[in-house]
Amino acid sequence: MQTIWEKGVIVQTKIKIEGMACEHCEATVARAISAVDGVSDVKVVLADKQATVTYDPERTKIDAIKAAVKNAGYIA
Ligand SMILES: [Cu+2]
Repeated sequence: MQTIWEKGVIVQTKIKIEGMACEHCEATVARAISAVDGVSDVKVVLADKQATVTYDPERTKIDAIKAAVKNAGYIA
């Protein structure tokens, strides 16, 4: 057996997000996070003020994900 391609360890983490007021905000945050390279999945829950993000830590860092949220106009 030969390893052709190896994927890094995938991490799933929850981020607190402040400033979301409606479903539009929720969608904006989800779009901003999913645009970050290395993010494979994101679920934003407005009621919980929280995003669950699945990402590859070899391709992105949590700080980059938080920065994307801030750039979209919210607090992470
Ligand atoms: Cu909104």
